[in-house]
Amino acid sequence: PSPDRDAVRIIGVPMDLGASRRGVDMGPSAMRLADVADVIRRLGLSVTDEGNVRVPDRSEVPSSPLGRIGAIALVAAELAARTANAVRHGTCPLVIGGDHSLSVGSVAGTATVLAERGERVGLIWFDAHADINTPDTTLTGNVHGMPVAHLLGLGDERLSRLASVTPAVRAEHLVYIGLRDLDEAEKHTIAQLGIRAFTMRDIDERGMRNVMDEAMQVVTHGTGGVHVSLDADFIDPREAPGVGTPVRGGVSLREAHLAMEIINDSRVMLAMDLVEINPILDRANATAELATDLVASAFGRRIL
Ligand code: 6HN
Ligand code: MN
Ligand code: MN
Ligand code: MN
Repeated sequence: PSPDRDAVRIIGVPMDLGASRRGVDMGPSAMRLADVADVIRRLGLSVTDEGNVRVPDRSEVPSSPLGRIGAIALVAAELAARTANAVRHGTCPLVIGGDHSLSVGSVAGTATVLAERGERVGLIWFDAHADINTPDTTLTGNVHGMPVAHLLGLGDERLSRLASVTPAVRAEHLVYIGLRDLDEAEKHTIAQLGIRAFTMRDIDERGMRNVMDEAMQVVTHGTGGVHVSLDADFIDPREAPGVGTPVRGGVSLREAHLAMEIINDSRVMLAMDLVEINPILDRANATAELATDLVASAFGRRIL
């Protein structure tokens, strides 16, 4: 598949309803301050900033984490429609978050358009976490720890039925890269479903190039294109401190760039999420600036 990636549509999702720690709702502002639209434009792409999806204030929704599923599902449905619209028009949505629960919507949107073409979506999940809890297995109640389970058709139907196909993503079309902090139930689910998961150990032992080559094979085999979901906590917190849930021992700046460069080389990316940036925990705006640089690599920036 060779999507037309000359045009990018930025969609902001200033939501932190899926997290317990506040602050990732400011991620879209931080990315705009880092000039993400202009940075992509300078690569020769045409960029439209569609503004933000409307997100209710915390004061308007239930205070328990699981009680917020209804509100998150409404935001995700709106995001799914906007993501699908962009993909359908041959443009690449760049969804900037916001907590990772938003990806139940963005990935559902990409999956819906591919289903219209009789195809399935491949999904690369760059994250320290597997985000594969359900309301039954979660230890925290936080919905940002659950989007992958719902994309696979598990969990609460308000979140698992946002695409025109269920599941939105098949387990064999998903890969994880960067894992280093999983709950016991999550390890069990990954093993049971046979999901291809590249942990930090795999990256340390085999190198990012080999990991990415194998990952790209998994997500392109039998799919019509790839959705890339990047949680900023994939990167080591020494370089990216401004994230919702930092975990030591993440990938270096160079490894993250190489992964994005390989994605660009493959020409299969249909949509991208950049989530979990928390300006409150950041050093100045370093994490959003780093994330903007990674986005540039994913959209074709070259050193030479
Ligand atoms: N994220 N496994 C933990 C939980 O609450 O279920 C952490 C989730 C982190 C979510 O980083 O997007
Ligand atoms: Mn995540
Ligand atoms: Mn994470
Ligand atoms: Mn195809």
